[in-house]
Amino acid sequence: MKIDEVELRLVRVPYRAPFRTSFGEESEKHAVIVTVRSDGVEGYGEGVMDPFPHYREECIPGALHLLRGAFAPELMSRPVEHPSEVTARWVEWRGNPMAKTALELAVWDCYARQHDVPLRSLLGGTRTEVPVGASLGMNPIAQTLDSVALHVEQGYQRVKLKIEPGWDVDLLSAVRAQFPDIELTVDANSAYTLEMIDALRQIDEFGLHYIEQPLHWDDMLDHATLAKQLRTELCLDESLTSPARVRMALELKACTVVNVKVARVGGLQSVREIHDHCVALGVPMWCGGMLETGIGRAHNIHLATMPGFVFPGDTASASRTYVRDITEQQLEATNGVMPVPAGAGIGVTLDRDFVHEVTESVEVIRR
Ligand code: OSB
Ligand code: MG
Repeated sequence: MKIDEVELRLVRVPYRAPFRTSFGEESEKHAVIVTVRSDGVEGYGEGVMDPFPHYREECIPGALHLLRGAFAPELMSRPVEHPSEVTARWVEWRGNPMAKTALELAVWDCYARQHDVPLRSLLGGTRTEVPVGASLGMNPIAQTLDSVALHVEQGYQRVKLKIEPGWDVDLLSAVRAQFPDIELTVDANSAYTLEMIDALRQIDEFGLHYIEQPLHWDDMLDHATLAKQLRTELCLDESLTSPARVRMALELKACTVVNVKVARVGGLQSVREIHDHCVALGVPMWCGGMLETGIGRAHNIHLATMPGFVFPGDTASASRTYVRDITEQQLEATNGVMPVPAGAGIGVTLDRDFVHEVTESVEVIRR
């Protein structure tokens, strides 16, 4: 396929309610929606970097600069045989997995649409629906209890609570008192250090399935040390930025559960490598989320159909996050199960009117 055009569109979509984690509070999504056009067929990808680097190092202005000046021109300079080869073209530009992924995802979607197959079938995904849990932002305890009750009632297969130092033991005591048996996890988004071992040992007592990224966002060694001191399994999120980093984490025993976010690891081809490695080692994976719009959410659903994604992911109903999403299809889970959008590619299309309403800037790069 020959890519003729790349469109970079920055949208701002309000959240239903502010989402608070240990690294801050956000009340709207800033997303880079990437469209590639090839022989009259469009494909879509989503950039999940934030305006400022709070989750990892990438940020929107840097991503737009690289997409515009490096990745898009290189992509259009010669034909693409298969989307699996796309990210290898950009190795001369180091890092920046989220920016690369936004464009790579659009190529995968476009390729699948041109071949009239669902994206999941290009990835070897067999399921037609994926198990999902819900990630709850930090809110007062009474509100959190109501929210847990609601999500359990709705059939979500796992509840994840955001925690930080000082906002952990009381919260977990209250939730466990009312829900002793639910599948429960916590996500600290890097807010603890090894010196806080007393608090971490207390968190260890709540029968959690795993603790997600308790320590520094780029760490491996301290997580390996912590893993030896706790019974609860560790799951890494922020620290896993490539297939090599996943191999390193597993080798060091820094985690025993892997959260896969396509943008953090540098694209779908990287996800496939990580998937096969984890399956070979018997390491369970699940698909993380970044509060994506319908474009990124649809990509997550397709990749989570791969057989190694055995634990419920974060790709819950879009209506939990948005009053109105930017896709025509509403991505909604029933009984903790998210159906894979039907049709070619990722199976969703843009709600053009709403996209125009929420567009902050748009530019088109031509071959
Ligand atoms: O750490 O998993 C995370 C959202 C934004 C940034 C980081 C994370 C999250 C979530 C929400 O936990 C997952 C979702 O509902 O998409
Ligand atoms: Mg996380």
